[in-house]
Amino acid sequence: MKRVFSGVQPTGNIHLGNYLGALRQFVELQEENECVYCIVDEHAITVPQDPKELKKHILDVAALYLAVGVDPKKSIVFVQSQVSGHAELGWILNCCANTGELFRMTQFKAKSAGKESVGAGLLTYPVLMAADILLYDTDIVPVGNDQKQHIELTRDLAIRVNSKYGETFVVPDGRFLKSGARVMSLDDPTSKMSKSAPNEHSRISLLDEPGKIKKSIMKATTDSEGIIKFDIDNKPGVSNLLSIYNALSGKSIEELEKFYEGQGYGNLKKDLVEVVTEAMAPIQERYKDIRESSELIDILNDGAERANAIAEKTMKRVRERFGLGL
Ligand code: ATP
Ligand code: LTN
Repeated sequence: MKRVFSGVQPTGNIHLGNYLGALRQFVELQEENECVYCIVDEHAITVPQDPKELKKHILDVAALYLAVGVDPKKSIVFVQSQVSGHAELGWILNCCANTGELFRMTQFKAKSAGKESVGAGLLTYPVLMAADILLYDTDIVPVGNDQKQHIELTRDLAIRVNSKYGETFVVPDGRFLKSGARVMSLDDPTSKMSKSAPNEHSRISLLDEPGKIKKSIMKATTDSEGIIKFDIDNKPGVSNLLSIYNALSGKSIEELEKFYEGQGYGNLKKDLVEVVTEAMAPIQERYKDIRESSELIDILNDGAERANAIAEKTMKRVRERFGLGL
């Protein structure tokens, strides 16, 4: 059995990008692997958070994990800050990473662009992510395409430590989905759909009501050509709508292009509203029950205990290799 690890930040409502790029794979993978799924609250505080909101979002994301089908009987589901090994290994790996390679990360560049000063945590964010992954001897990391560079850094750090201190870490592989791996923003299809973008119609959150879904899709930016064709470079808006349609309905892009030949964008959007609304309905129903149930906290506490047992084993090995402690 292979070990799978992934994490989502509790920074807002999970959107279609998170779902298609990551969460949907989490569910598939748990059938044949030993999966560890984390709510990475320590990553969330790399940018300012309101403590009350953060606490609420941790439980929101946990409930959504379960609502999309992550099964706590099959997988470990837990909150990062409940397992101290993440912060500890994060520090140790900080001492193995070079500032140059961290300054080169595109996510850091994007999040720090135009700001006079940003928190050091934003720079070392990918090192904490590497710690998350290496702590569990992870083989596979299912993530969206936007995380490719971070996975590469994780692999580099693992190889670097292994060659300097002897076999310590399993070198993990990323698992990126082709279709839906990068869902773009609805109002600006050249940037990725994001939880933190100011325009709430730029994304579809898994908990959006049908009215909001309709408004966001009908307002989505397309182009003035009026031809329904998949062409990311020249028609990023239409291509994004087709990708989402394809990922949720299973209909191939070619099939969709053929079906909508000669039709305007209005029809495509109207049908997509239906496809998205129908896909979200069962998730929203399950979410309501889980979020209100007292079982959620028990599941997370149990998950933390199981995660900690694995993490502690790795930390013993790491402290030993580095010569830390007595
Ligand atoms: P933000 O959008 O606020 O920067 P985020 O949604 O990118 O946050 P996470 O919550 O940590 O950040 O992402 C969780 C998972 O969702 C990751 O695997 C990430 O790769 C994936 N993901 C995020 N945005 C997209 C997207 N637009 N398309 C596909 N996958 C995505
Ligand atoms: N950086 C990731 C979230 C994340 C993660 C991880 C994903 C933090 N630690 C470990 C996979 C494995 C993101 O999606 N923004």
